[in-house]
Amino acid sequence: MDVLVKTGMAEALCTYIKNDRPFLGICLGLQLLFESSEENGPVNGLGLIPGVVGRFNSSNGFRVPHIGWNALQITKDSEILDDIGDHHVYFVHSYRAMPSDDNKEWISSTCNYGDDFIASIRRGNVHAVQFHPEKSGDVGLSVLRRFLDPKTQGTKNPTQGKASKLAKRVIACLDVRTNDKGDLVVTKGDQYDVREHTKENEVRNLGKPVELAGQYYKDGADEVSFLNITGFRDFPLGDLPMLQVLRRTSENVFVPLTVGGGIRDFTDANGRHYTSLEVASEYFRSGADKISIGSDAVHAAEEYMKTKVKTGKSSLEQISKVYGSQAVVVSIDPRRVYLKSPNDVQFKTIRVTKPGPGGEEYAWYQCTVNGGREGRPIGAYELAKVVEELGAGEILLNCIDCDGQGKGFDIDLIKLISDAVSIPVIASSGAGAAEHFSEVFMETNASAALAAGIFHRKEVPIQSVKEHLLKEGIEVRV
Ligand code: 1PR
Repeated sequence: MDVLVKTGMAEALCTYIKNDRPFLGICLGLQLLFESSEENGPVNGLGLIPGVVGRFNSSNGFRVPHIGWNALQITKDSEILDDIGDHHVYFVHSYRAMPSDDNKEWISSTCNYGDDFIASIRRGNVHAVQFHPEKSGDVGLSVLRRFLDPKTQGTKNPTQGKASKLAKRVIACLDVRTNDKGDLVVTKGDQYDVREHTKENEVRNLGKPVELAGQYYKDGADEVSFLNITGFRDFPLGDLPMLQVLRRTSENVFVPLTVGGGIRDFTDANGRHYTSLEVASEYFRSGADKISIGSDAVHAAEEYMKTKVKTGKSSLEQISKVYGSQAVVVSIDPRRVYLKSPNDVQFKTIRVTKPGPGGEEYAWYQCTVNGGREGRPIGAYELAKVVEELGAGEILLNCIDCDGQGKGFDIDLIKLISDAVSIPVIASSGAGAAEHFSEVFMETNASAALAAGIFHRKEVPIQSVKEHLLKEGIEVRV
């Protein structure tokens, strides 16, 4: 709004919209039409639609941000939504506008997440949607197509989906690094060891990042994550191929893309200083929807636990202030440490379901940095709680012990963390069969499950995972 007001665009937009010229607002583009928003505010909006944009209420058990694929209740003919029917569309936001008597004639659909909020508006040629059509796969592209070419014949007979609420997400993850020949490849570790156990000891090569991401999109992945796993030692902006991968992937992949690895402040060999915000901005400009911070979030959390002062200077705080917490994921790389007694460490411990090798009945989950190479004096539980406070919008919860083992997710760990925070948690590491996905969704409060190896090795297609989840009564996007 500051920029729109300063440049005179606010007034121009109001005139444009009042004259019923073709307009499509997306996400914040819908929120700007209302009178004001509580986000970083109150801030005045364009004031065209009565109502105040407020934050979701997380006290009723709903996780905020609202991230993922949800259903719409279409309340009036909007034409651009004609192909959606009962399919899910992708939302990612912490603030929303509520329906009221004063704005009801604008509303074309609502969505339920705790309460019914406004999912889209329409008046004449003016449209706006809270969800992201550009990230909602084929149904989303049809929204854009219908807006751009209103003459497109409507089917009026939308294909029937089964969307009724927020779906559990299935995410494909691509660990990316440069191999010894200098090519950027998708690799995959066993407990984070990505080298073949041969004489040559080469980096395991499971394919090309752009092609694989495109394939997973077609196969029905709800999201694709790229982790630049050597980003902690190389400077990511020096890693132009990674930016190129994002640019090329986002030309053909219309679901959310997350990128992680190496997001931190950095001074290059010429003494030029780059803030983590600049690094993240470059990733966003290249096509990322969310960035994921690993090592730097651990350092920030340790510092905060020591000083209890929020400096606003950590990557996490800076990026979430500018881009919103829904754009910032913290990736946790914990290792299970068995204990004889829960009092053996100062960190949160749990009673494990399966005792350790020496019959230990307890464990804590020690955070690591630099791709699992260095253990730190902070547990996954403490880290998760602190990063939520510092502005993280989602947690990607790995587990070094389970990574690449195919024996299932670490249910003890995922339960511990997903019960401790009110932001969404992505369960990661260890998927080896479709049943592992239903297990994690039934036994924990994870919002999404991520896998790498089984998809790369074509052992279980994404579609079979989804069919299995549907059979088990778990709602997913189809
Ligand atoms: O610390 O901010 O530079 O971020 C580095 C990022 O790279 C972190 O997100 C960290 O998890 C990741 N990373 C670093 N080293 C490795 C490695 O494997 N040597 N990959 C690595 C971690 C873990 C998962 C994996 C799942 C699922 N990858 O995301 O995809 O465990 O695998 P599976 O289904 O095959 O079991 P920073």
